[in-house]
Amino acid sequence: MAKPIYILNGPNLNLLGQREPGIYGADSLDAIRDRCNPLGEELGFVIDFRQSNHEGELVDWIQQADGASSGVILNAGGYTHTSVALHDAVRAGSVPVIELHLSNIHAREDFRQKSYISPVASGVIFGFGANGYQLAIRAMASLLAENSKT
Ligand code: CA2
Repeated sequence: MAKPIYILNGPNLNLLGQREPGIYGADSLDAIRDRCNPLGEELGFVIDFRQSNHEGELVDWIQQADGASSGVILNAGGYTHTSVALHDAVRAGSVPVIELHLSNIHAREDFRQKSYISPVASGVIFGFGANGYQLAIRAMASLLAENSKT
């Protein structure tokens, strides 16, 4: 049995569906999670879906993922643009990490143009709204299948 895919969500993503639907869509994070679980199952993975508003907790989970997970899909929220600690945690691990954003961060404010995660991620998916979670799960499954051949 494959180890779970962690889907880690950072600060304020618990507010999805309540405000700013024009940018982030109308789905709640629970609704997004409920669509991730069956897709994971279809592709042979358990999805371990989490959200935290705390940088250190996200660091702990990324460290834990190394060994306990097959790979990590990380929407680090606002910490994407600020966190050397998350960069270091991703860099220290050996499982693949896919960076994910609902919005097209490069079509937004200047402060969102910088990602501390991208340089240490296996790949980045952004701008597809909630569907990005499905795309990221499929991308992770195919990355893991490729890696298992080598
Ligand atoms: O587009 C994304 O997924 C982001 O990671 C979302 C973050 C933002 O800081 C990143 O630049 C891009 C924001 C998380 C959600 O924030 C909300 C704020 C108010 C209402 C609903 C969500």
